[in-house]
Amino acid sequence: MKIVKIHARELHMKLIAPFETSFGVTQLRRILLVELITDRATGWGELTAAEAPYYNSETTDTAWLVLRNYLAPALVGMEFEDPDELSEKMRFVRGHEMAKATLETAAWDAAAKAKNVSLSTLLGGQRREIISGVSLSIYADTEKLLQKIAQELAAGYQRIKLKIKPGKDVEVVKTVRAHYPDIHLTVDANSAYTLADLPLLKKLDEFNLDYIEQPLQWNEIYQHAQLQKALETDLCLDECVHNLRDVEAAIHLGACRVINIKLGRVSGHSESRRIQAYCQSEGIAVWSGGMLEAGIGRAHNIAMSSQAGFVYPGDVSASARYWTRDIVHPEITATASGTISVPTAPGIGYEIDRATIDEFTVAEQVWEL
Ligand code: OSB
Ligand code: MG
Repeated sequence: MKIVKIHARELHMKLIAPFETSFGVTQLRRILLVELITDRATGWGELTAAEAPYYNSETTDTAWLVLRNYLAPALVGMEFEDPDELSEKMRFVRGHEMAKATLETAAWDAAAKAKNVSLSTLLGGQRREIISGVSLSIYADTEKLLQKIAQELAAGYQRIKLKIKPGKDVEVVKTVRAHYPDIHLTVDANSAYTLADLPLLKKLDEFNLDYIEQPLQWNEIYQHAQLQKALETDLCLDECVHNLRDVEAAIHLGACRVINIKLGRVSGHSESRRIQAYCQSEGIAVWSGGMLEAGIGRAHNIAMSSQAGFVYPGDVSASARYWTRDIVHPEITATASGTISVPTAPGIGYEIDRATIDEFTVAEQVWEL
């Protein structure tokens, strides 16, 4: 198939509630969508970078720049048989995994639609439903956090992830664990600590957490290996894993026992597939992280998580937890047992709501042959 046109749009979408992590608060999302038009079918991708470079170094603006100056011009006119070819074609740009993934995932959607199969099927996914957990904002008031947890557990979600930061860590976890002795509970520090915090991090061993996510620096694997040796609780890496080589290094160094795969952070479906296959062969659990995505990004995460290696509940949950109105039909919903069914319609399997997309669009650019 041949890429004849690429249409990028920036949407502004307001989260129903502010989301606080150790690096800051997000409420207004600037979401870049790519519609990749081939001579056989059209696919959609969604940028997962944030508005500011506080989680990793990419942002909505850096993605626009890289897309406009380098990636879109290189891809328009490209012929491909297999969407695995896209990442090779974009290798000349160093880094910028999230910008690349926007195009790469759109190509996978288009390829699945051209073959008239679901994206899950094209990726080799076997699950008919994925296991869903939730990631909760830091709350100033722990009582409010407890109410939120009660609500999410009542809705059926299978795991609660607490965001932590210095001053909002051990005591909060202790309180939540005391209320819920048996739930699957995890914490995510988003790189807020250093090895000097070892005594504090060791206290978390008391709370039977499934894992501690990315406690140390965003670009550091070796120190996580030192930390993992000193802790009983499993570590899970998020920020510092960009490709299969990072995963191999992390596992061989003993830096973690669990991997969070984010489609954007690892540059798309091709690399995420390789990572899940490798982790499965090494007996390392993986799960799908989230980046506060709208429906297209969420749909890609669902297809990705239908692969066998995704054995832990992911952060992918219902649209209504984030948006008053999503950009796909039907919006993503979870079952009362905390699962999401994997769609069987072609491609990402959700209908694109073009009217809503148009309404939220603030900027656009088209490249064509
Ligand atoms: O580290 O997993 C993270 C949100 C924004 C940036 C980083 C992270 C997160 C989340 C929320 O934890 C996941 C979601 O609900 O989409
Ligand atoms: Mg994380």
